[in-house]
Amino acid sequence: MARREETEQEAAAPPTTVPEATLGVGMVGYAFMGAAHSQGWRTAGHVFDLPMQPALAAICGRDRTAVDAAAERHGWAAAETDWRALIARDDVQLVDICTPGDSHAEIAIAALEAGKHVLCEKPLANTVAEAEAMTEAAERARARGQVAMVGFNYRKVPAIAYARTLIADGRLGVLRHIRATYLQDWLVDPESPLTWRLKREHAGSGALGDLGAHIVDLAQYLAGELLVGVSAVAETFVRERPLLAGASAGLSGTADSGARGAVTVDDAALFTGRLASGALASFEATRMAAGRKNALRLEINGERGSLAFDLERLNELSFHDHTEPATTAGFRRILVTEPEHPYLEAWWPPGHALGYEHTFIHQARDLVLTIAEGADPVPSFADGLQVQRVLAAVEESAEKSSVHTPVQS
Ligand code: SOE
Repeated sequence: MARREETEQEAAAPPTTVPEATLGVGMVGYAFMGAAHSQGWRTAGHVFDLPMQPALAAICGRDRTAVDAAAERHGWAAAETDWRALIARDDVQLVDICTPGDSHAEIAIAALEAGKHVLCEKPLANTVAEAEAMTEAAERARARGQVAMVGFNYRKVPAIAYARTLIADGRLGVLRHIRATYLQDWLVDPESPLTWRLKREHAGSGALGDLGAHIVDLAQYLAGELLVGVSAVAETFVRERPLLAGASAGLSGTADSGARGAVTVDDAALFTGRLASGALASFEATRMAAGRKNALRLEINGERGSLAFDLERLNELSFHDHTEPATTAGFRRILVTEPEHPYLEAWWPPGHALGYEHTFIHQARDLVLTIAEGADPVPSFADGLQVQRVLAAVEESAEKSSVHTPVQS
């Protein structure tokens, strides 16, 4: 679609292209991520020229009243209370999994075996074994023409996608350092309740899997190479929290009568890593950084220059070209809103900023195009598995690091 700068008459004219086909989407889960993915599916076909129009066929959740309300709110045509029934529907060709990690493997494998394409939220699974089984199912399905993608949505921020282009074009030269932090503060309050995200059996890990998975993926995506080793520390600062009145909940919930339960995941994980080329990386993932709401920051230093990104200013990229004369060189701000920048050809005129929800619209766009073109998905389940292996290595290293090298007094 042309950039949004038509006259009112042009804008009112009937569309010149008629979508050739629809892609029926069935989504499992309707909390925060379900709402974000709904936004993506609803909007992608209205903004980008797509060979298939996503159709919001059915949404699924266990609570009938709540799932009906979610269907109404987010624009889904039908609601199911059993994910198996959702997968079995003829009007569903793609299953989008937005549930806690403990159900990713079962739903994804069943959907792939039923011939459906799959989008699965990150982290891909709770364990490496589950992620391996999912990746094997995805590879079998790929041979049948199906696609399985993992939801590392921050790759779809235009500034991050553009940073990848600059790095791939050699503008930073040989990479030396990556600094990646993802800081939130919703667990600073010790009275914040014990949601599923704080239980290992549901979430797999804590800040590590929830936030660390994003920055590990981004570091590897931007560098174009993989981590080969890590060294980590992790901590659970608040080990007991109020039990929730209801059995399951999202980030928030109502605390019950004073009873408390054990937190079985990390509140924070800090680690260093070495990339295949020898570049060094450092990572911080925490839900305990007071005042930091969703602060994902990246800095990449190479021998020819540096790039920096801050999710709180997601339309911008800072670039220092170290080949320029030292007298005038310095970090400069690139406003990533030009039509030539990734994804921007279909959005607003330069300077009219995008936000968080656009990452899900771009994710839906990429997935539809991948399916239509018969291309390999990016990021794939294999990419999700590789991140899972890094997370497992971080956990193993953090366990060993309980024996620290003592500091002499
Ligand atoms: C909660 O910590 C959360 O919603 C993550 O689960 C998302 O992946 C991240 O994008 C925002 O924060």
